[in-house]
Amino acid sequence: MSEASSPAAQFARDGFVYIPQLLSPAEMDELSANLERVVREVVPTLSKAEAMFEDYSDPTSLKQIAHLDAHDPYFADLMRNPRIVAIAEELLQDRVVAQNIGYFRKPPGRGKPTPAHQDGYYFCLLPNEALTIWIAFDDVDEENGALYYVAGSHLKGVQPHGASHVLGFSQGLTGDKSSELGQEVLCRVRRGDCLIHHSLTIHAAGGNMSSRERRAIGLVFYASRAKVDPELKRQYKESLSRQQQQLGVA
Ligand SMILES: O=C(O)CCC(=O)C(=O)O
Repeated sequence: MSEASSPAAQFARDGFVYIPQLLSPAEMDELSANLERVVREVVPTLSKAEAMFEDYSDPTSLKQIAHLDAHDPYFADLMRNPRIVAIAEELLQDRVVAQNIGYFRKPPGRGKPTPAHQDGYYFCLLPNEALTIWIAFDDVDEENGALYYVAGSHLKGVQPHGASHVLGFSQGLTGDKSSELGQEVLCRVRRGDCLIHHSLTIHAAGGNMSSRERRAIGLVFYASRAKVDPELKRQYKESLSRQQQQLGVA
């Protein structure tokens, strides 16, 4: 592979990179079995803010789990997987600090879109150097909630965000500046593929009105050189807790 097309070069240029079949079918089967176990056994013990539903009266409408790694040792171990950590270190050109794993599901027929955002707005880092490794459990395309990235937007800094009032994604980009900041790229993936995005890369996802599943996990790593800015974090948390109260999940 030439330097220009190496994953690190693509990540530096576009702010995201696609790695097909990061996990083998056997690894995905193991991951799926553990996810199903967590959904069955752990989710019922979690708070409304930790396990989020499109409709809290319907257990089949699970849409998100925050901090999977904090709730289950299998997922805590996954964050230490040497192959995954090595990829994160290569792309961020630094040692990394594992943060958390989120589960992102768009239930068939009713999964809502993900608002355009930069993860870095939530992370509040200086410098804002982190990434998310997003691993698909299902084939995903524009009908069941594919991710879109704005290529190159990670080079333009943190953009203004405001309260989105979307459960699980409290902050969204204000205004429609995405076209000024780079070209939007739709990323279709297969089960076992992964997409890795920089913390400043603008991304969004469609809803899922199809009859197919759309499940993914996102593993977040911060570069060692990135430090949380306490004042930015305080403002973010205030907005989050105001919205959680309005949405009745506090
Ligand atoms: O899966 C999604 O819809 C959104 C995921 C996301 O925003 C992320 O992993 O940073």
